[in-house]
Amino acid sequence: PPVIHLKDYRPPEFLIDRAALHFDLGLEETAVHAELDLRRNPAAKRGDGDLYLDGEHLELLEVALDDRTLPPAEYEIREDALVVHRVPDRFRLRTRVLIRPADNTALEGLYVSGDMLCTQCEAEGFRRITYFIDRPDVMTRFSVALAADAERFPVLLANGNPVGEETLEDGRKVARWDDPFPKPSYLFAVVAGDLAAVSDRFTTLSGREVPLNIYVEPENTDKCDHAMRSLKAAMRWDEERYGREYDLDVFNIVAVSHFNMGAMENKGLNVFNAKYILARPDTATDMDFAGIEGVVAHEYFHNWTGNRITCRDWFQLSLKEGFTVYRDQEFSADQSSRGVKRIEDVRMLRARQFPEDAGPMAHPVRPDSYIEINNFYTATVYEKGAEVVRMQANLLGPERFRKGTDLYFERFDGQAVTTEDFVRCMEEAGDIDLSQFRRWYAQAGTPVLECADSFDAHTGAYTLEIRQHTPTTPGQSTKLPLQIPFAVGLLDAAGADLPVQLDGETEAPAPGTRMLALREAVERFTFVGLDAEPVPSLLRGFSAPVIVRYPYTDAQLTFLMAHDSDGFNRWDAAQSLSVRLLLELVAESDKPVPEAYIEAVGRALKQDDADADQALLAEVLTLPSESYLGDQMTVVDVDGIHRAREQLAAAIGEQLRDALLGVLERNQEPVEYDLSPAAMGRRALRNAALGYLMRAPTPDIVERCRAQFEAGHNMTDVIAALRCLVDADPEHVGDAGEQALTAFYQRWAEDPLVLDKWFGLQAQSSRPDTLERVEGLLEHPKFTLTNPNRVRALIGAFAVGNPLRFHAVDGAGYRFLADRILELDPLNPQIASRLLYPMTRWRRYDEIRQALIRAQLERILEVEGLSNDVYEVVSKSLG
Ligand code: DPP
Ligand code: ZN
Repeated sequence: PPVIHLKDYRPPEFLIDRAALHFDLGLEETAVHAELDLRRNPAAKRGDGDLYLDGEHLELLEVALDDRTLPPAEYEIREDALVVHRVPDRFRLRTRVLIRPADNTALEGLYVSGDMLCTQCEAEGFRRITYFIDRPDVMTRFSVALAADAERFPVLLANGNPVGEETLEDGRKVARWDDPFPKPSYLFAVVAGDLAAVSDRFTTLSGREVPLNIYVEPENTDKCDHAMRSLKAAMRWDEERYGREYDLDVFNIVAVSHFNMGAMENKGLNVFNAKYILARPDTATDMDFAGIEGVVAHEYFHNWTGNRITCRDWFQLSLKEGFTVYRDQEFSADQSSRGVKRIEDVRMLRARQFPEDAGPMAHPVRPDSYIEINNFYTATVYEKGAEVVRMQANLLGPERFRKGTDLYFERFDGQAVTTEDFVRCMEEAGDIDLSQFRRWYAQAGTPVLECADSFDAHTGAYTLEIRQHTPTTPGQSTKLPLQIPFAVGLLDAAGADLPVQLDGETEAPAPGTRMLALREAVERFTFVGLDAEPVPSLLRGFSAPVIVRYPYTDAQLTFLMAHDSDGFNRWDAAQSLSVRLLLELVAESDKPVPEAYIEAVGRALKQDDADADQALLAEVLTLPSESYLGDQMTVVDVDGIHRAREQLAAAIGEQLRDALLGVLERNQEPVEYDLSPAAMGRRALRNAALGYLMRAPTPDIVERCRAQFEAGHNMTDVIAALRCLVDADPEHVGDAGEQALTAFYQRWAEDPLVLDKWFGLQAQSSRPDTLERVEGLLEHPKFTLTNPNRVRALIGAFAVGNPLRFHAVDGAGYRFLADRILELDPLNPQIASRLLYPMTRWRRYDEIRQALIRAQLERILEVEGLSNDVYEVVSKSLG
């Protein structure tokens, strides 16, 4: 397959000013009639005189140019295009095509979910709906007419504003929609179905009343409150923080059961994976609620960052995604605890983006090339992209950053632009030079900062030396130094912040954090006015997406964990301490858990008092995951890591039993369910404590756990208890795990999103027979390869969420995954390709596992007719 390069970008030869589409909708067969007003693009070079329209899986019935039906000699149908020969400079093209939604298992273009019809066009799905110039720099004014059987499809939705509805004599209904804002085809959407609406209204800053509707299958109308609340909060927040108002007469959301990604920001008609809309306290965990709030906001925010201003080409994807993730992260931080949100975001960045940046698929935030763009909706483009925007926001400060975004919105409204255009606005409004900073967009790999220090007791000068280097990544062997905002604090012996005064400065600043600007490969900073050697607190608030290395002693980490004024670094010190100890336990299997560590955890538990931030405390108490520990090793020791982590958890559970029981007592669930940050924090902390206690369970604790499960007060508590019961040794819990699983199934068999949890929990169990069980579940009547959520719940959860069993040294896990990928690829290449991720990391394992994984990758590569999606990831992984 061809490789697409950024350097080959050319403006489109033709533009489409207007598109009028008429759909005759049916599940089996849909006819699409398109009327396109085309003209030659004055900004583009003239080509061979032919018009090239993208199109895939379309059956062409008719093509007419300026009302003249074209004879076959005047056009050519290719597998992926319609070529119309010798077209004039300005003309109207009409096409009529047939598509088959019910056969569309790839879930790109128009497809069927349950009884409804819906679309997904980003990135290149519109070409499966009609012939078009399917690229984001062609912005078109769309109007749409939808005709369908009025009984089966009473709700007919498209982008923009509704402009009329009529019922025809034959029992069909026609709905017309008009979108006044020109948009690229990837933002196009239609939905048809027998849906129920949950409705509300929002009054914009300038006083316009906008109806808001969330459309769901009728049985789900009682699960939309949280999504609606989140939407209204997001609309208000975007007005207050960015001055951005909503711009259409109506805003519609539809929840869909079959969806490849999280959600899609189609203009005025956001289509969501049901997982990010539907929630009730008894069906959704606190994490689910937070996910809904974040994704609803994310898609809404795209209306300005993505839709009004879009991407020139797909290499610029982070222009909209990085910025919009930054915006949704800040929104969520404002809704709850800023510190905890930052920890969660960084944990996710380290868990997903850092490994990606260190592996065979590493690519810059603005990639240089791709085979399949769907493979580049990555943690790098999204989460690292958000960090790159965050750094600019911090460099400018809130006021100048707001000026920069105002300038960006004003200058580029209605256009398709580049990350360079964004940075230039920040530069102009911030009056700073970002020329070196731009490298963050172009250079892949996670920078490593090696820090060393020295203290001169005579002069009171403390010197910090920082060496930055970025490891090589595929296709990028030389790396340049980056501009890195590096936030530093210095602590005195009592744990208080010292003034961070640079040598040469006449006046000491107030005690606190100082932002240093790193630019060179090696930088040295000397701080003066110190009575004694300070303890450095480095990269406070995670001021840049880098890895810091500094030779802290255990005592210093314990000290920072207790005293650092920066909440993020208190957590990070705890993490570092746990990682260090766990790696020691991996290396030395009979090493006992040091008392000092248990004492430090005990001290943290004592902070659980009336004013404590329980959510933060729960984060501090969460041990690093097995995968993250693996990332810290030269060669991942799959079994050693699991053993060490269980050993440490059991030691905490045993030795701090009373303190943990105290946490359970103090943080009991009130009768009235409450979704406030404080209540979520209490649940998180209590369930973290329960998890430790259940590592060394006595009958009374097992009983508590079972009671929590059976009380069924809310899904957060139910799942936490169920997980403990399923993972516990049957020697301690008997068949309580099995019984609970059965009860859970009986209660929730008909709720697909809850049932996903049931599949996922079993797939993630550390029990030795898990793979057999997962294979058995493939045959379960409720399992299907055609629902991405179900596939992720069972197969994805096993491959990504269960390193111990997936990486079993007999290679059965690898064979299992490769088999599933080969089954899925012909059905849904995007999902098949995503499942490859754990195998791309094969170089991180011992020789036996390396050979086993490689053999599976090679087996996949030999198969005829692989999708571009799977081919690209497998070939790059082996390459
Ligand atoms: N643009 C969607 C999102 O990230 C995914 N394609 O919101
Ligand atoms: Zn997005």
